[in-house]
Amino acid sequence: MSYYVTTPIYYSNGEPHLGHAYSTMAADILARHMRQRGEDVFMLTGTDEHGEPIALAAEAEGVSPQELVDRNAPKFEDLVERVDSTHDFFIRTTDKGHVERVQELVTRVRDNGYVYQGTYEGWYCPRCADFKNESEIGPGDTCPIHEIPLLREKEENWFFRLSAFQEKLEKLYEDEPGRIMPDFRRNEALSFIRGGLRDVSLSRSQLSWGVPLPWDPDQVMYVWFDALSNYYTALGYAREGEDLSERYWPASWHILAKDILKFHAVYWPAFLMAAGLEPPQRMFIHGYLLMGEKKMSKSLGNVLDPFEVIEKFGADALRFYCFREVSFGQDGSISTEGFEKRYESELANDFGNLASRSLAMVDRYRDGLVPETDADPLLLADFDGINERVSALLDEAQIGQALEEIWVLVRRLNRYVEESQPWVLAKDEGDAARLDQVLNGLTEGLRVLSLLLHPYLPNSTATLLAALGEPELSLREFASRSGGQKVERIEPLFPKL
Ligand code: ME8
Repeated sequence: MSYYVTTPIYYSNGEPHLGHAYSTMAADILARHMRQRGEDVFMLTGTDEHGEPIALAAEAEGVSPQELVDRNAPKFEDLVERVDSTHDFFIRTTDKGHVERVQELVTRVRDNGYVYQGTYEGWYCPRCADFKNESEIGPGDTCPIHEIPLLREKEENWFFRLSAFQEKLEKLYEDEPGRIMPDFRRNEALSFIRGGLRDVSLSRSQLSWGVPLPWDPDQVMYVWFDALSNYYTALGYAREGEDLSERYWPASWHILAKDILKFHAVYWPAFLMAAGLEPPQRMFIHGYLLMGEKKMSKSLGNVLDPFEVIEKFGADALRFYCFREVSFGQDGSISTEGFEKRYESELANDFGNLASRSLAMVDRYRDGLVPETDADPLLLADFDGINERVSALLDEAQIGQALEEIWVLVRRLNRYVEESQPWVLAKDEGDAARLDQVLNGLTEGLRVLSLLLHPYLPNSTATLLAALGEPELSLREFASRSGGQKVERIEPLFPKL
């Protein structure tokens, strides 16, 4: 099965922050998990480099927009690499390959009769690059997201016939509720659509930083159509000489936060349908990472520097923390204290310590050889079906719940050590068979858990899997190995700070 997962493309108008890393880490967890299941995976992330958000920032800094994005895009690329994202391509909307393909796409939409000339008048947020409906305006004509005054705009431009898709979109989300997750976000999208869809500007005449319209090069394409199209255009040029669109389109999942729901759930499927293409299969709308009560954002200036966090705790700890602390789909506060607490109690103690002591016991009591024996029926029952449960949750992009399922068993193995007391069994030759079974159970449990945790903790589980003599990443059941393999002691996976 082909599996295509995307993240938003981030505005390269400033420094990347943890909010950006969050969506990319989420997509990467899904991508890694699906690869472990043997699926044909493609993951995309990248930067959005056109439109007012970029043009205004460049103006403020006294550099050209191209200079600005050339300076900033590598920082975003660096960030996603530092969080150990395994994306297959990093798209920049200034790529020649994207520009050519987005021009083709918009031409198709026009050829199909969904474009006309008109005058736009209304409220506009230059940071969101969004024409706001009456229902989307904050107190005193401000942008509720950026808390800045909206601009009153009037301009001649080309329009996209969004209104033609009202019924199709309603039907899409009524008939197939799983297309927008969580469900309350689907309701939000539906109520926006039911409120009546007005045609939207497809181009801007007062802006020059963007993709020129092929039939009217004085106008540039409205940045949202340019940006959304990345999910499709990337497949056309990510691999030189290969067109991957047949193989991966429609996308399996778009991952994004609630700020850009309207564009993804309403504009994008309509635009695709207008071009004669299929809408994405599903999208997952996550919440905001908050600092205190406020959304972490560049414009509000309250960002937690992921580079610093990674420096201190490592990428695994950051990935783990974000999906353990904040329920995926909801807003949630994060903090340095929170990091340290979870690092200490869950990563260092629950998991790291379990791994070190289990391996040390196999080393000490059995010279590092996993005893060959029947599986402990107690553990067999606890681990029964875990791969299926985690897979089913991740099929629904339930990243936090899947992690909780796995962690229940991490805790279970800790209790198992306490209950079975291998150090006591080791004192009595009469308990040798029982000790064999316990040590076998611990290494089997660790092996299964490491495989399941691999998408979340790619580095520490790689170390642990190597120490467990487990060369493969594919998911396999508890007791699928009967023992006999050599294991090694390890240094603490998450050293105490
Ligand atoms: O909107 N918590 O770019 P953007 C969680 N270029 N996620 C956050 C976050 C936070 N505090 N802050 C940012 C744009 N994000 C457009 C997108 S897509 C075709 C074009 C993440 O730089 C989250 O995924 O403002 C959010 O949707 C995205 O960054 C917005 O990034």
